Amino acid sequence: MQQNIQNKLNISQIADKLLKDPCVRFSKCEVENLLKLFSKCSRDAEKMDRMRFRDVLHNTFDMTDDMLMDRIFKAFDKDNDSLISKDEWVKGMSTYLKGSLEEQAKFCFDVYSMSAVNATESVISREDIHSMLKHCLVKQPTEEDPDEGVKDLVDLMLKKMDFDKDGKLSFDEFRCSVLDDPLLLEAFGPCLPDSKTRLVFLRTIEDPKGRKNSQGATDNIPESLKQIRLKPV
Ligand SMILES: [Ca+2]
Ligand SMILES: [Ca+2]
Repeated sequence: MQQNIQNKLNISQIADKLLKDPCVRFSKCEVENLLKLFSKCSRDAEKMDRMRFRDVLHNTFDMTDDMLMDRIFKAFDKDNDSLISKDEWVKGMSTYLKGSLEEQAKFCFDVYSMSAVNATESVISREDIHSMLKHCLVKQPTEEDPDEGVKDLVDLMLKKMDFDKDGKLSFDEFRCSVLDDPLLLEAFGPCLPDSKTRLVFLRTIEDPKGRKNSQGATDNIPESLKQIRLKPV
């Protein structure tokens, strides 16, 4: 009982702190439920490792692509310690589920960019685009050389988005292209939830008592959250 009250207090305090950040686009109840889900998925650890995070993406958001899931993990892991903290979890989920086009452009760029010009500047290189498109498009071998088709597509994308013609995409180039044509947001592979999965998930973290009850979250994980499928350990 004492432990429960302590947990509730901790969650409430962490939620209050997170809500001060303007990039967190959730209500207090939603943040608290996200934190409960975090504890459930990380088996009460302070941080979530890559495998557990991938389980969430796979079981909750129907993502199946290992390479993209690892890249999404990298985009959530802002301090690069190979673990997701509660802070990174809530802020990442905010962008992933409710981000503005601008925020999601940065998120997708982080997912797609593996090459760094230097320690502070990342780019999406021709090789990055090639490996992602090849990975996403070439699912079964055909008689024709599939690489040729991928190469043509890479050239086409670079022609469209690489404004300074240096053979790679800077964040500014990617951002301008996306703001101009939002369909380019996931140009190199799916890295955001589809609208149905997104809505279902958002419903599970809403306060089930909604606006009728201002008491906030309950002690335990709400019924709706329990329905989220988690792989048995
Ligand atoms: Ca981290
Ligand atoms: Ca460029």
